[in-house]
Amino acid sequence: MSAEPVDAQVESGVLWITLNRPDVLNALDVATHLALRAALRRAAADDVGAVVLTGAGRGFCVGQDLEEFRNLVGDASEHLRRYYNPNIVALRELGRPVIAAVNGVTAGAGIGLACACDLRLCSDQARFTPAFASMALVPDSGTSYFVPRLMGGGAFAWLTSGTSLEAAEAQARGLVDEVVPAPELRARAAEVAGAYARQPRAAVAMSKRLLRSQEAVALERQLELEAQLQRVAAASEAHRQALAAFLSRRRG
Ligand code: T3D
Repeated sequence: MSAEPVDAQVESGVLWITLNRPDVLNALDVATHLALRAALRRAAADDVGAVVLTGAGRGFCVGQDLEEFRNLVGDASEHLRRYYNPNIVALRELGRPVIAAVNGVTAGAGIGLACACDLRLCSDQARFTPAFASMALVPDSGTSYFVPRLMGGGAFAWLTSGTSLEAAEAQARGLVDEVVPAPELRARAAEVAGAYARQPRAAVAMSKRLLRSQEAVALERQLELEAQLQRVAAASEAHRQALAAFLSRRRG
């Protein structure tokens, strides 16, 4: 695999988009957002019938790269509007089914990315950690929109906790569609995505468009509110201290 932050390869009509920063569990920096955007544009090509989004190494995606966040230029609202929210909307707007193959640890905005996909297949080694509250931040990347819809009750308690959900519990609570043994995840994702790629493309695209239509205004409004509140949270002393504590543990 190349050293690009995102790898995108078409195999048998399926575009595999792999977040590729395994040393930091595929944390999101600006280069990764932009590469993901380019990969999602590639997904609209005629040779792509379905998309799988996954991560290299033992992580799926752990949200914002906190090392980068320390040196953020501008405010968190602007950062979300510019880099995060366009990819969340692009996943929803894409006229192809997108399957998240959640291969491992997932935190913060990584949960938003997984939830913006149309289906979530999950390794039995996966773990979902909200992480926002531990960082004195608010849920963003659509997590405040998607998680209550997938989970129903318990979304507030979970999102404001530092509690991780293991794969089986995530499935029991509606966050993921299917859990498979880790060594089988790739094959199962290929099977599910391949089946979609062989279905009548226009009907699948229009089905997705119908589901998207009833969420469009509400999701975009929620993404904007997340961005506004994240600016306040990210400017707080509590966030500054939580970030410093995480980064000093890393160096120590
Ligand atoms: O503009 C905006 O508003 C930005 C939006 C932000 C939304 C968010 O995503 S906020 C949430 C950000 N993410 C986090 O707070 C998660 C931080 N990470 C963790 O809490 C833990 O790493 C995990 C619970 C996810 C996993 O723990 P574990 O024990 O399995 O792995 P680890 O040893 O902590 O991490 C492995 C490496 O990845 C480690 O690096 P090292 O020490 O081996 O060099 C660790 O520092 C690095 N890493 C993990 N998460 C991040 C990260 N590096 C940068 N950014 C990260 N988010």
